Amino acid sequence: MMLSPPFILYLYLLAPCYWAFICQNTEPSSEFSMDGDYTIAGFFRLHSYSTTVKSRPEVDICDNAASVNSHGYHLFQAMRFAIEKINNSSSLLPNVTLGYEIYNTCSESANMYATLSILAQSRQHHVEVLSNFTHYQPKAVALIGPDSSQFTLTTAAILSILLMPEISYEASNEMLSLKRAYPSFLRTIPSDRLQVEAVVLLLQEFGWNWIAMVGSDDAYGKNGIKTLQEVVAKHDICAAYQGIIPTKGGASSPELKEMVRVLVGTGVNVTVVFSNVDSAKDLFDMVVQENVTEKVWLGTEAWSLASEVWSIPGIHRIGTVIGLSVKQAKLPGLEEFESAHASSEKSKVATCAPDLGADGRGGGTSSNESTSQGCNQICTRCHSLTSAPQTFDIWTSFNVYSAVFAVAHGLHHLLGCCSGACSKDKVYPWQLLEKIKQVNFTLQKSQVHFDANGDPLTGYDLVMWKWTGQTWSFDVFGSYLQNPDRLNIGQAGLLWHTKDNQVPVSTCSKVCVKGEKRMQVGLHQCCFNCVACPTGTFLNSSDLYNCQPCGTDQWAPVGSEICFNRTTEFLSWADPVSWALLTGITLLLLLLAGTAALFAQNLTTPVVKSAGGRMCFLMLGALICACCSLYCYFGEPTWHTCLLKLPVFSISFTICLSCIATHAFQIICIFKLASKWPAFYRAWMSHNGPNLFIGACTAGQVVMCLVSLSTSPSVPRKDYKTFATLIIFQCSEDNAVWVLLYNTLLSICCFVISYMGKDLPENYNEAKCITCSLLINFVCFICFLTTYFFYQGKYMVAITVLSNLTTLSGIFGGYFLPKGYIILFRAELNTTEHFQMSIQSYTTKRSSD
Ligand SMILES: *[C@@H]1O[C@H](CO)[C@@H](O)[C@H](O)[C@H]1NC(C)=O
Ligand SMILES: *[C@@H]1O[C@H](CO)[C@@H](O)[C@H](O)[C@H]1NC(C)=O
Ligand SMILES: *[C@@H]1O[C@H](CO)[C@@H](O)[C@H](O)[C@H]1NC(C)=O
Ligand SMILES: *[C@@H]1O[C@H](CO)[C@@H](O)[C@H](O)[C@H]1NC(C)=O
Ligand SMILES: *[C@@H]1O[C@H](CO)[C@@H](O)[C@H](O)[C@H]1NC(C)=O
Ligand SMILES: *[C@@H]1O[C@H](CO)[C@@H](O)[C@H](O)[C@H]1NC(C)=O
Ligand SMILES: *[C@@H]1O[C@H](CO)[C@@H](O)[C@H](O)[C@H]1NC(C)=O
Ligand SMILES: *[C@@H]1O[C@H](CO)[C@@H](O)[C@H](O)[C@H]1NC(C)=O
Ligand SMILES: *[C@@H]1O[C@H](CO)[C@@H](O)[C@H](O)[C@H]1NC(C)=O
Ligand SMILES: CC(=O)N[C@H]1CO[C@H](CO)[C@@H](O)[C@@H]1O
Repeated sequence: MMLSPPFILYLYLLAPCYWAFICQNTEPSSEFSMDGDYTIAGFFRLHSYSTTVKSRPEVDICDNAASVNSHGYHLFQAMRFAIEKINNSSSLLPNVTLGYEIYNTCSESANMYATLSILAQSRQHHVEVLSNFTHYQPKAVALIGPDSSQFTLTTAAILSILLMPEISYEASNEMLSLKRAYPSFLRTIPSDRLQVEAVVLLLQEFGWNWIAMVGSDDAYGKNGIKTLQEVVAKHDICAAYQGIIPTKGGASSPELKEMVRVLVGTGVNVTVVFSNVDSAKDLFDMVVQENVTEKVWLGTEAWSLASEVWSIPGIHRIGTVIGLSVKQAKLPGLEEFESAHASSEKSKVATCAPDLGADGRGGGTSSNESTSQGCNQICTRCHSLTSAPQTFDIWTSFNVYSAVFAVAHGLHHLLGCCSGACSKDKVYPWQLLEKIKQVNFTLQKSQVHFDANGDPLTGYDLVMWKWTGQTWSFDVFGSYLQNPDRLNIGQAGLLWHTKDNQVPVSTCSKVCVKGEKRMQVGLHQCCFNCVACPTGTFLNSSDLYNCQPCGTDQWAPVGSEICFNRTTEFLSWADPVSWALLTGITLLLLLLAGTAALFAQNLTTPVVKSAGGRMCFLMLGALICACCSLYCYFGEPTWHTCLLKLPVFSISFTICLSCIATHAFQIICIFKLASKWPAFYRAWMSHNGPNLFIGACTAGQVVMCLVSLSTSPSVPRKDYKTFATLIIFQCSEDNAVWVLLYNTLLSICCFVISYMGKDLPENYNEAKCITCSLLINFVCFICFLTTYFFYQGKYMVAITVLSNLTTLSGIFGGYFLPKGYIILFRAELNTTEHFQMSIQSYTTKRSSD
């Protein structure tokens, strides 16, 4: 083990202490030390000592009877009580006597002096500087104390060099959990980190998120506030005010007055006071002076039950005080122990003749309280100057008591007492440390065990001050347990000192209603306006300040906390509209098939011949094909149906139209062109004109379809844009319009040709019918285009089907129906004679024109 330079520096700077320590070499007072096989040191603050400005380095003399610290005295007695219990015990350390050496550490220098004292080897008065302390045996094997975090930081750093176990009963500073810096430090009071966690849980429990925090001007308060601030920020709690209680000037200082005024001015109703007893007392003196009422004061374990604070006159008016306190524990027998020793104390006179060093300054030449002078653990009339132990004293005494027992249990294992007889070997502090870290035993029904950081596994009690008139008492209304961190609260009995006796409110802004995000106003997160989340976004509980967008398959209304699934819409087979359309399509198909059969039966009759003869079957086939393609529009769109339906329909329709056009043209040729341009007529007929024309038109449409398919093939596509709550699932038809346009042009062509033949004999005069069906076609097309631009929904598909069906029906109705009617019901018109008659009458009419 190497000696670090700071340690040497300490030894050098603290030479006066060293001299003071020489004075220790006298018969000590019976209260402060006892010989034993192994000595445990204890540091307690038996006097309150206000540090004065010094002109030279010197050890403070603690023995100032005017300000005996009762709390420290009870803790000190608890240690003696524990040691005596252990000595008397036949199971724990049988036949081994523990001794003690107790120091009164009222000030920083007294603490330093005491620390160096216990490091000396027995019967020596100095600390040897070695390069290897492995086999170094100091006077004490372990240390209990000191009380404050500030002193402990010094002591723990020094003792770490020897790995001497140190167990503090009141130093709660979070830093001490750092085992790299303080490897030999353990404690029986939970770390402030835990206390902060508990405070935050408590704040959350009551919904307070706009608070003030004040701390005392020492390591405890400053670190506590710092940690609190860090943890609070993670839990959406904001500090409207944060301050350190000034130590200078005490309760009457103008700074303190200003601080309280600013604190009250912020309007917060809850203040966390992370403070030692002295500063808390100053603060509440001022709070009472300033007539502050109806606030909640949240106290830390250091002052929440301290009589110095609750005994301030008029403090019952300040509002509600709740706080944390070390876990409730009883220590029966302590009071009897104290009074039993008080009588013997009086009879004894401790001696400590000053044996001053060269510089003439040492133990105590200044005290005039008794004959016992100087050495800084003297407190001859302690008992008579203290009050009976309060709850707070007893609860903390238990920490001391369990610390001593932890050392004893460690020693018990180290000496091998478990086997029956203890060995009484030499004990080096570092050996003991290893054993103490492993102890696990039950004391007065509570488990004593240290975690990896040397912290205990206890929690806190939650206490609330209670007033009946002017009489103070308190209720334990819950507890905080660690691992897992949780609060157990019985809220039923809580009495809040507010007008309506309800839990006070302390928030900067009211909680937003569901689905509204917070919009921060000013510096603090807790102050915000509420803004509803827009459509398509939702507010997740994980982030109350931002609305998150819903997924593409989802939607949300304004101010929503969840997204809803969007329904995917398409024209399903089961839809009533589908049923109607399907019936129509099937009916048309049956009619087409029936007509085909009828025409086949009457193929030789003049009506069928005049209608185009065998070409009728091509037309009917095409119509059937087109009709069948309409089935592709129903149900969930698939790759096949999307790809097939438009080409099949449009090519079929093109065939049909081109047939009509050819037929109409042919009739005109016969009646009109044959006589005017016989050459053209001959050429048309001899070169198989009709077939060529039909073929060319169809080929043109096939090319159109191929081009449109290759440039942008029709595929199933989900349309997310049109409706917020729906997804329209249909085929993409980007190029359909060109295909349709082609058919439209063809229709116009048909129309013109048939119009030219409007004056032909009635049997051959298709003009009326074709015009009629083509008009239906146009109207459908226009209606379709119009709806296409104004309506986008699942029924768009139905409209397309309807439009196509109507077009097909129009052609069927205009072209085939009249002929079918004549064949079936007007057989007298379906004769060669009738046709010849009408041709004759036409020819006479023309020649008469
Ligand atoms: C200290 O001494 C012990 C035994 O005397 C030895 O095992 C250890 O290595 C020494 N440590 C150093 C750092 O020299
Ligand atoms: C220890 O034993 C002695 C004598 O047996 C007794 O007087 C004393 O009260 C005991 N102390 C404790 C703390 O039990
Ligand atoms: C206690 O110690 C004494 C001597 O110191 C010895 O005679 C006695 O046997 C020991 N008793 C036990 C139980 O170890
Ligand atoms: C507080 O109240 C007392 C009496 O009710 C009054 O004398 C004093 O001025 C008040 N103090 C403040 C700061 O208002
Ligand atoms: C103690 O001595 C100081 C001077 O050193 C003196 O001022 C003080 O009054 C004395 N106190 C008592 C109680 O005698
Ligand atoms: C301590 O001992 C108790 C039983 O006595 C046991 O339940 C617990 O697990 C032990 N703790 C550890 C950390 O060993
Ligand atoms: C403090 O309490 C008062 C009275 O109940 C209330 O009007 C005020 O809004 C509260 N302040 C905060 C910050 O919540
Ligand atoms: C909403 O927040 C929870 C955590 O609070 C998280 O697990 C979940 O993934 C979040 N949901 C979305 C959609 O972001
Ligand atoms: C939304 O759809 C997903 C799958 O797409 C499903 O797991 C989830 O349960 C649906 N949510 C609701 C509310 O229907
Ligand atoms: C067993 C044992 O050694 N007990 C001792 C404990 O300490 C007291 C003094 O406080 C002795 O009297 C006992 O003998």
